Amino acid sequence: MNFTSTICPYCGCGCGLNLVTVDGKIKGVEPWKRSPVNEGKLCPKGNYSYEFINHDDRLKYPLIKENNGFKKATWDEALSLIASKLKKIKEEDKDALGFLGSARCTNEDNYIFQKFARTVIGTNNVDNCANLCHGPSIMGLNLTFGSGAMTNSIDDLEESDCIFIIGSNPLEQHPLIGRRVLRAKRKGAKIVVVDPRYTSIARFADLFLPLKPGTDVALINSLMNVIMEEGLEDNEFINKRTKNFEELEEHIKEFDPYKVEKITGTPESLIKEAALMYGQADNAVILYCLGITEHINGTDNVISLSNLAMLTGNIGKRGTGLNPLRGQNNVQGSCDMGVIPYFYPGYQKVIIDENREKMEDIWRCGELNYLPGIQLSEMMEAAYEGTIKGLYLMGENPMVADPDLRHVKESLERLELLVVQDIFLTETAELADFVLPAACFAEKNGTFTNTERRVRRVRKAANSPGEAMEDWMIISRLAREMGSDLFNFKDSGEIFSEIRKVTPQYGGMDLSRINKPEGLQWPCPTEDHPGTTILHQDSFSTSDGKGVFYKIEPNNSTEIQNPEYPFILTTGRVVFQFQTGTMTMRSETLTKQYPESYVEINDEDAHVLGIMNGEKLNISSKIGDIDIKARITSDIMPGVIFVPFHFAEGEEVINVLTCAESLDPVSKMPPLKLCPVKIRKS
Ligand SMILES: Nc1nc2c(c(=O)[nH]1)N[C@H]1C(S)=C(S)[C@@H](COP(=O)(O)OP(=O)(O)OC[C@H]3O[C@@H](n4cnc5c(=O)[nH]c(N)nc54)[C@H](O)[C@@H]3O)O[C@H]1N2
Ligand SMILES: Nc1nc2c(c(=O)[nH]1)N[C@H]1C(S)=C(S)[C@@H](COP(=O)(O)OP(=O)(O)OC[C@H]3O[C@@H](n4cnc5c(=O)[nH]c(N)nc54)[C@H](O)[C@@H]3O)O[C@H]1N2
Ligand code: SF4
Ligand SMILES: [Mo]
Repeated sequence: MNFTSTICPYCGCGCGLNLVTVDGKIKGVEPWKRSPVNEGKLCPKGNYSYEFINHDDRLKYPLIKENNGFKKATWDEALSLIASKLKKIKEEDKDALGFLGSARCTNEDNYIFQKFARTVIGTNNVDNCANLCHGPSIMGLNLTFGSGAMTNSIDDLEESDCIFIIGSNPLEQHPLIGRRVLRAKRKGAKIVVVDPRYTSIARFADLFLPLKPGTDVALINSLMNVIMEEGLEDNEFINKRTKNFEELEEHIKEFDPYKVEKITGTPESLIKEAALMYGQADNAVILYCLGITEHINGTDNVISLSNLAMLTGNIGKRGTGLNPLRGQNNVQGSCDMGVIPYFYPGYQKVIIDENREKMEDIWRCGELNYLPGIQLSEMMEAAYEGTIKGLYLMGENPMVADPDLRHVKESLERLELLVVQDIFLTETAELADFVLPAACFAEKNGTFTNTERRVRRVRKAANSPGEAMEDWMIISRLAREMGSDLFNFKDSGEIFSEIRKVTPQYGGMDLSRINKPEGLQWPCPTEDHPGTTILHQDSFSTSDGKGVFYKIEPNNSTEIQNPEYPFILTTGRVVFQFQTGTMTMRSETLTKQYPESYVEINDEDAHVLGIMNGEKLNISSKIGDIDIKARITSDIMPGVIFVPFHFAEGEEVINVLTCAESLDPVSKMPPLKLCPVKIRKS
């Protein structure tokens, strides 16, 4: 029996665990007590993370589409055909190719992936699912603080006097962060939760503020209004560390809680109490997630939270901060690695000549493309219109995850070339011309970066099934097939050395330094740098070191009030399923807990509509309809319904209803948390 210490393949908490192998096969998971995030504890997904690894459905050989089915192929055959098709499209127009990297893969896999797109193809059309997730955090926090990452660390939640949680349900989505929140509460911290649903974390809150989806800006402005009225702002911090405050000061006078109650549905008295609780605390921290970002004004929501944190001086010290809880195991890392159309690794802008020249120098690749690429949601549209002719997807499943699935399907079907590299034959892979089998987290070496910027090693515990290969190896082989000699890496360690050279935040992290259970948190620019647990301690990362206030207007779009579609559909997650379910639905223990989808509907609404618990309902938006079982509850606001987005089987795929025609103008985020719908019995 062997134990291999590695990192959980699911959420951004990045819990450490030990994989147990017997005769070379992975048989179980045991605690890894020295892992700093989770101290040996795991949520059910981590505990059963070994179950999908040996599933019969794992992809074992390259597949080539033939007569609407797939034929088994050799690597040589598949890669040489893919190379010649990529070359053909590239010759016509290199920006007619798009690349989607994976928040589920290692930093090394993702680094190689964007290097391939940029040096072999010559395009910056390379993105990852952050665009459907925390894209608004990256954009918003860059504008206000100059860095798009979580400001503080997970363990410092326990130093906080008030934890303000908005649009996030950490007990289900980041359970080992949820555990820290509960520990902080036991130490005396006050907990405030703002959500349209009375979630599992809300049950532990000192104050729970219900609000209508999409009205967060009005609420946050109103909290600031009360804080200013009560003189709870931190003038010293505002004067020394920030700029543009005057604009905000005038603006928030309009957001009296009495008026705001009518917009948000949050009782005036609760807005006042919450403002006092946050404003009076010595150290107050904000945790937020997709309830804030997945809106057409997601970036505005994030900026509003930055305003609130700066107004009260809750930045730059322990127990404070503004923390976007990043979703997947390595979404932080895939963004750090430059799997973003406008950034090289380390968030270095591709439009700045100096950055481009530096990359050309290190990569010795000739001239790089100076045009920023297009984002994931734009790539789908471009595929529909024919300007994107080929897409290469590594560990992405848009046929379940993306809004307006009928349109996604049509877009993918119009492509000349679709390559999907995954560990299972996903709904998206079914549509591909080529499917390439990848090794999963347990079968590779490399690094993951968790939500608190902590970089740690991922270790191989077993061989991959059949001929499946590590992602970076597949891409490197394809690069050589296309005539590039920039991908001759012996192992993932050599790739990490190149990552350090290119990515300033990772500069001081050699593999021996991150070998310890706690790894290192970026920025860690030099070998004698201890890593950074708290950002913006003395100055912000903006060009002049000042935090920037912005005046933000609420979103008054008609989306929120629509008489023809009177209910607001919001979508999200449950603890036992993960994302598009490719792995959790192949884990018997997890799927037993949550075998099917459902719609949560408020009990008063159900009564008015004469709906019984468990009855099938037909839900329609302006672009589609689904049939789904009702779950009646008082835990959701009247007028709002909730459906988890994990389920792809049957008639219940929720992204058939969600729209992508209006996007957040800054981050291009579609409104996945707000879709007007109507309901009837089916
Ligand atoms: N079990 C499990 N864990 C996961 C995942 C998973 O699929 N399953 N996915 C991972 C990923 S990629 C991510 S990004 C994170 C997501 O983690 P979360 O964002 O915490 O999860 P969600 O359920 O999508 O949404 C969070 C909350 O936002 C609320 N909400 C909806 N609309 C609004 C609104 O307008 N305003 C406010 N304030 N709140 C609103 C919802 O009611 C919900 O409780 O989870 C990660 N962890
Ligand atoms: N309605 C609605 N839609 C949503 C959301 C929502 O809240 N509501 N949330 C959005 C969010 S936050 C996100 S992050 C996206 C997620 O969208 P996706 O990233 O498309 O979803 P995942 O299921 O995480 O897909 C990852 C794929 O990677 C594969 N994989 C796992 N490990 C490996 C590996 O080592 N190598 C390779 N090559 N493949 C691997 C998995 O099998 C899976 O097919 O969905 C978005 N869609
Ligand atoms: S909290 Fe997240 S990282 Fe930790 S065990 Fe659960 S899914 Fe894995
Ligand atoms: Mo996400």
